Amino acid sequence: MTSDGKESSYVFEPVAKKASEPVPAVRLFGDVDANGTVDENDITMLRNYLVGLGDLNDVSQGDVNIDGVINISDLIELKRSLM
Ligand SMILES: [Ca+2]
Ligand SMILES: [Ca+2]
Repeated sequence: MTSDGKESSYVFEPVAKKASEPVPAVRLFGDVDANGTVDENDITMLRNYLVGLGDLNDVSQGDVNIDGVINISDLIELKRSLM
């Protein structure tokens, strides 16, 4: 008796799984202007917001240290994260 009677009906499909979504909705803390990157523009935007010169599209994005309020601490945190 041979032992090659292993009948494998397992079919491997060529899985062409490609992520169709261009940009995953990753929440970047510190990405104040929500453009996908954290850079000096975010610092500028947050600073302007803090001094009353500008608005934020999504106010929660400005809460960098996630303590529920947007203040100078968030600006400091944001600056620190870019260093
Ligand atoms: Ca940004
Ligand atoms: Ca905060």
